Order: sequence, then structure tokens, then C-alpha cells
Amino acid sequence: MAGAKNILVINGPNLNLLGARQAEFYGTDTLEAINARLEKRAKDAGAQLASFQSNAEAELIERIQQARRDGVDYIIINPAAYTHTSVAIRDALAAVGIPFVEVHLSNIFSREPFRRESYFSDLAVGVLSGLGARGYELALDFALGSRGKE
Ligand code: CA2
Repeated sequence: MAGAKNILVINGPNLNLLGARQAEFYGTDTLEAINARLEKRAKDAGAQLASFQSNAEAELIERIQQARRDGVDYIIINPAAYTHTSVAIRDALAAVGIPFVEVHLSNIFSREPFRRESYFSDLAVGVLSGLGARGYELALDFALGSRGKE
């Protein structure tokens, strides 16, 4: 199966703080460093990758809708706290119909019970949780070799 060529990485609220605090959950990499690695990895594979982070639900939804118009063919998303609350972001992903992988830096199943619920996982092609920043890279490698549910 042909691989994704136009990939969008979306990060939700507070992930702009990566590298600054709570390293025990989220590691020491900054989001900038993670995105730079992903961009290089995609470029080396002949694909293009854009990244977007917002603390605002509406902006995340607008960016997902824009992705359809931009011809994005794969999304990698860490919805952060919206994972556990946002029907609106779920609906946006369902509406655009772009395959996506859900990524979490921490293992959401080993933390507070409310983190075990995700509004995204049943729609996602797959979920990576607890593998730190490597999770984004593994999701990207998967996207580069695939176009949807296998
Ligand atoms: O493990 C993940 O990637 C999460 O999506 C991160 C969210 C959390 O609400 C989810 O349950 C799991 C929180 C992101 C907060 O990011 C910070 C980064 C640095 C310092 C403080 C917060």
C-alpha cells in the first residue's frame, strides 16, 4: 500500500510546555525538537509534514477542517486533555475522514482513571501511549507506509 505523502501532526493543550515541567510523565524533549525530528524523517522518506499546536479547542477543530482542504492524507494527533472531553474534536476528525493515529506520551492507562477514556481511540487507525516522544516517530513510520486501516 502506498504511503502517506502529506502528513499533519496536531498537539493539544499544554504540550507547548514540553521539556519544561513534568518530565516524569512527558520526557525532556521540547515540542519544537520533536517536530523537527518528525519533519526530517518525513522529508527523508519523500513526504511533507506540517505541525500544529494549540491550547484552544476551536483552533484545533479549524486546523482539522483546513487539513481536508490542504489535501492532508494522514494525521498524527495528541489531543492532550481534550482526549478525555472533546466530542467536538472527535466530530471534526470523523467529518474530514482523514486516517489518524492517536499518540500519548504517557501511558494513559497507568494514571488517573479519567484518563482511560478517549473520545478518539475507536476512530483511530491505532493508538500509541506510554512510549514518550518515540510514539510520534512510530506513528509517522506507520503513516509513511500506509494510507488507512490495514
Ligand atoms: O500523555 C499524553 O500525551 C497526554 O495526552 C498529555 C496530556 C494529558 O491530559 C493526557 O491525559 C495524556 C497533558 C499534556 C500536558 O503537557 C504538559 C507538558 C509539560 C508540562 C506540563 C504539561
